[in-house]
Amino acid sequence: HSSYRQDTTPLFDTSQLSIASPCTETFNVMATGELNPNHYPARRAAQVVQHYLNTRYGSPFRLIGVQKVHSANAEDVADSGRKYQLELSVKETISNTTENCSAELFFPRGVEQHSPKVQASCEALLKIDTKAQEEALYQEYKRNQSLVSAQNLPDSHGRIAPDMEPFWQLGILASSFIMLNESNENTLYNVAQVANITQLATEDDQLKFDCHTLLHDMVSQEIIHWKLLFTWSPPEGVKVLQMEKLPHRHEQEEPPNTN
Ligand SMILES: *[C@@H]1O[C@H](CO)[C@@H](O)[C@H](O)[C@H]1NC(C)=O
Ligand SMILES: *[C@@H]1O[C@H](CO)[C@@H](O)[C@H](O)[C@H]1NC(C)=O
Ligand SMILES: *[C@@H]1O[C@H](CO)[C@@H](O)[C@H](O)[C@H]1NC(C)=O
Ligand SMILES: *[C@@H]1O[C@H](CO)[C@@H](O)[C@H](O)[C@H]1NC(C)=O
Ligand SMILES: CC(=O)N[C@H]1CO[C@H](CO)[C@@H](O)[C@@H]1O
Repeated sequence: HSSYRQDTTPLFDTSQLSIASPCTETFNVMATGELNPNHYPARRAAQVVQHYLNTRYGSPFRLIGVQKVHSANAEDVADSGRKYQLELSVKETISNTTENCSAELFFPRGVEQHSPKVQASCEALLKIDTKAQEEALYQEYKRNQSLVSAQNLPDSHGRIAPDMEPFWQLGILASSFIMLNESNENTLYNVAQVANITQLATEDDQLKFDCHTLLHDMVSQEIIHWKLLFTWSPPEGVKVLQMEKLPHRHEQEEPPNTN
């Protein structure tokens, strides 16, 4: 292929946001009441909604990003945690469909860390019909004798071969389950790179993948490595079978350039 994906626009449109460094914010004091929709507390909550929407509505041909937070509100719920209410617009990046949604998040407080609970309804996203493309992808890779394998999505120039984009998106969707699970009010996770994804042979009707992703937490500026085993099929969507956080590495944190 000669054409490559040049557009590496982040899913969250950072141009809309204040550029206050996350390091200069005081994280111990949580903002309460009406929040500035352009500031980090609202943005971190919105990012969790993005992960949630991708776990629910995402597909190899449907990837959702928060475009703008219109309003945000946070309140303490007795001693049990904190609740956020957001009005935001989300965008499906392939069809370029934008929709306004309301979302409610609850971050439980406690000694043990629990994942946030999210409720959001974005009905227009479901109306984007990707069935035919999903079925074609499924048939191609279910029937094929050779199993697909890809590295460095995107590469160090931000490029992804077009026929590998669905696998990059599958890596992001599977990572969204981890990012949702691991998020709290002090995190802002994105997928930096799907380092590699390898299809495994299966006897059943799912496609199965082994995947290594690099997650970037913008707050701590850490790159975190995860290994994932997941399945996908058009009717079942992505199901994560195993996830393993790999030990912190002290190597270079730039995605490797293999060329
Ligand atoms: C996406 O839609 C917006 C608003 O309709 C439009 O301004 C923009 O040019 C579109 N982008 C692409 C890549 O089609
Ligand atoms: C979404 O909501 C914002 C703020 O309420 C409004 O300005 C915008 O027009 C709405 N967009 C759509 C597509 O309804
Ligand atoms: C099988 O996979 C190989 C490598 O990805 C690809 O070149 C070939 O076109 C595929 N064949 C079919 C029938 O999809
Ligand atoms: C996948 O990528 C990681 C991180 O770059 C690397 O350590 C690992 O060896 C790679 N695995 C395969 C099977 O290519
Ligand atoms: C923070 C959090 O809730 N982590 C959970 C992520 O998922 C694993 C496996 O399901 C749980 O064991 C963790 O507690």
